Amino acid sequence: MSEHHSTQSGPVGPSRREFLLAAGLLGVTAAASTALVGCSDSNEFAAPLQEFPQGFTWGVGTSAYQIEGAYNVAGRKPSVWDTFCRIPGKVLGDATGDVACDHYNLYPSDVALIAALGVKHYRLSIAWPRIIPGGRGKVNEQGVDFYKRLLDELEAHGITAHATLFHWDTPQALQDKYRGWESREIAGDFADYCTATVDRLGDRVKHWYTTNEIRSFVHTAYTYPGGPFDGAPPFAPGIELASEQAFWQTSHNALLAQGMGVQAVRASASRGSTVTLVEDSVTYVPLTETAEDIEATAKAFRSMSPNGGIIVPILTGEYDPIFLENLGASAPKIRAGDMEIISTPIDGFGFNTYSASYVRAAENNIGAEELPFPEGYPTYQSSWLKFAPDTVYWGVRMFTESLGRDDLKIVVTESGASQPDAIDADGEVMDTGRVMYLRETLKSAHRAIEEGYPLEGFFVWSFMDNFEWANGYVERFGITYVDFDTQKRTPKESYDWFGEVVAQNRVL
Ligand code: GBH
Repeated sequence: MSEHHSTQSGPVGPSRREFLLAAGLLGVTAAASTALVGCSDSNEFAAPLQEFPQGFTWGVGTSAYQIEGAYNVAGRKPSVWDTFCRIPGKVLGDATGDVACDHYNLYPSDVALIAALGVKHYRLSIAWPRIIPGGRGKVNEQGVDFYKRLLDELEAHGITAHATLFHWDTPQALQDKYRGWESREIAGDFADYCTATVDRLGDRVKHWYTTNEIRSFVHTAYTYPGGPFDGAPPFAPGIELASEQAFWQTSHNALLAQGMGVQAVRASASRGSTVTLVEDSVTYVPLTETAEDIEATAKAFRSMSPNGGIIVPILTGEYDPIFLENLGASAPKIRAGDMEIISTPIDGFGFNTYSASYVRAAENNIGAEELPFPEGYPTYQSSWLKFAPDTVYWGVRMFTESLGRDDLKIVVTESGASQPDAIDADGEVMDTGRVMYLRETLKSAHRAIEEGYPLEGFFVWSFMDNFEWANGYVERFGITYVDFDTQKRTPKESYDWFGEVVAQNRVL
């Protein structure tokens, strides 16, 4: 049997592990890695040494609605996503997050698998509809207890939790009461929810993140006549507002919630805690790395939509003036004191990075032209996910060069790629496309660090395949494969690869 197996694998060559052993690349962590630096010439198989700084934060991430399931258990009430999923045609295959990865029940084995990967950091999100099922008012201690159990399990495995307070699961009760993010009232309710959560979990969590991607839960969930998505935005609640002005007012409410959330977390968090937001800022990459196109990149980063209306006000205290000029009468109405709340100081920046746009210098009021992607441009399973690995480098660099925030420590809170993975005849998931994506992305991250930009961590999205929003269970982002019929987890090739990256603290 084993002979048969070895003849079969013979012509294919040695396994990855055998090759690495032969090349002397396994077990070079810690003590031996310095030796390797000194003698890389002597080993013709030695890889380029793109090492990360000691203490670099390596992690993986997920979010509550995408993995937990248990949608009606222990007092949880619906979010706008539970409602949206039940409207036929909104989600591919009319899938829901009712069960998802059943992580609510399977969290102990999931945590063990995260620990086995070797990362010491895990980013999760906490479900508002579990903690305060009605959106405001009474706290559901049973919901809190789930997170206590999960956080204790992480702690027992030596894993530091990074908790996002809002990853798109707006309580349906608030949608019904005052139309959710369309109302300024939500900012106060969000802050109260932050306070309730941090009061109860602040002994277990030190790294807090308020909102995940205003760009997604507002800008991909609402539209206006003449706006994108032809009247039907793909994310919950999927609403067409009366005007572009109403759209930017809704976005402004989310900025206010973010700022009030930061203040609430700070007031309740334990000493030494950090709080920031997570945003998928649009990253621009210069068509050519010339001074002209790099300057155009910096101008685009600040002044194009939506950055000029999301990260610029949060990080500078003002909407970008050129962005506002281009918005004209559709600009949000700003009340006295709003900008101070919105720009409440944050500890670093959670940067989600997937795709990018190329820009070059142009004669317009921004000074940059965004270039459309031609047909045939390398693209992952998600049609929006263009392969543009330079995005991390340019994104991180632009916080410093375009926004002047060189004080801001940046953590890549999400980066990853979708593929229609499957388990092959050998029982493996050979997701080389994802390995290639992550390797090139890490080279770009390494370049940023090498040039002195303040990048301090990298979380792969996602720890496991999960409910991929409007794309249901069709698009897979995990480094762990999930069979949604059996809930069996199978580490993919990218899981093994990333584990080695973490162990050796360098690009492999
Ligand atoms: C992240 O968003 C999310 O934080 C995470 O929950 C999600 O699983 C992951 O990406 C992968 O999608 O509908 O064609 O207009 C990434 C940023 C912004 C990408 C909105 C998709 C909508 C594309 N997303 N965008 S489209």
